Amino acid sequence: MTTTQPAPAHEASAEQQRFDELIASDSRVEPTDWMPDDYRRSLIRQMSQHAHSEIIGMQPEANWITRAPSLKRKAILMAKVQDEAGHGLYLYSATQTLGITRDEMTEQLITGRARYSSIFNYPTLSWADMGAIGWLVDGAAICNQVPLCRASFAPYGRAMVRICKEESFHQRQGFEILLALMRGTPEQQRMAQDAVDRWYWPSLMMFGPPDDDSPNSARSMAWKIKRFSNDDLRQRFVGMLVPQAEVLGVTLPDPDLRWNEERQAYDLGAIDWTEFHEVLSGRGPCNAQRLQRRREAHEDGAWVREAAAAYAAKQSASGAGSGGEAAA
Ligand code: BYC
Repeated sequence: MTTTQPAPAHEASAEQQRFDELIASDSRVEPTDWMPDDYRRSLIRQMSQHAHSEIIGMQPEANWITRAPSLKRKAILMAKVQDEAGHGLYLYSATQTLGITRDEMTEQLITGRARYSSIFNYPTLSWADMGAIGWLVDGAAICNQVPLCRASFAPYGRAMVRICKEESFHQRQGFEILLALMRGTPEQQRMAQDAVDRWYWPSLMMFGPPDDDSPNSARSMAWKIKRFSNDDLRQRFVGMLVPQAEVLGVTLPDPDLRWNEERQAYDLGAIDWTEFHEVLSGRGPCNAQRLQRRREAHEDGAWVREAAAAYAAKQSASGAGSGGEAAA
């Protein structure tokens, strides 16, 4: 029997079929492969937001570099903040392979049109916040990002492998800061608990809205960019935190946190999604300050960009950029 029905658009495209096969067989999509426009757009959205988060994420910790309690702590914190800069740069480079320029992404960030992680709009009030950020924020980042090492877009997955290795070191240094404080004086213990109280709920919000309010999840999971839903990862994170909190001797500030034997998972208290949406709308405690600082840094760096561009132009004029030896 023959059919007079026109083939659906996606069946008509050999490129789309090849893309679908790549995704179905868990292979990787390279920048030179054909990909649907929506897939490209969604990756640019997520990866650029991720890059911006790493760059803005340097600010709350940089706030404590000059006040770290010892030379060793200062050196470690500086190295960590430099790592975040590196993560931002890998991610911007990986995003550029999708056809957006670094300048366009920067412009989106400094004009306030781009998102970055909600977590970096909270202030760092004490040294213990460096511990809480490492333990909770980097801990949440690892939970969320280890599955991204298998993201279907190859440059994203490759960038995430290195980033996750560094994040797991960051998480341990945060845990160790809190452990040192919890083994210290009652005042140091109070400082550590206060930091955990302030960072716990925002760290749960890092995983994004609940699954039934997550417009991007279904498609992103079908494309194998995301491998697990926001709620599944949040649940996994809390499961990881509970035994670690016991070792530290800190209390997680959720009176409704309970093991559910039937689900073999923790039941959580209600997350304040109004606060989350306020922060996303730009009304968090530090949104304005973070963007202002980023804008100033961009302006202050103009001379470096100009000098680098002038140097590159000189190099290419002298032929050194095309494989020739640099002039002595
Ligand atoms: N903050 O449909 P949904 C780090 C937005 S860096 C702000 O669930 P999706 C670190 C979301 O973008 C941590 N916005 O989205 C750095 C979407 O808006 P648009 C950054 C959020 O993409 C330095 C809307 O809400 N990590 O760890 O399926 C020092 C609806 O959400 C947030 C990453 O970026 C949020 N928390 O899932 C230390 C990881 N949550 O775009 C540590 C990569 C949601 O439609 N990203 N939104 O306007 C992801 O895994 C996913 O993008 C998310 C959201 C899980 C974040």
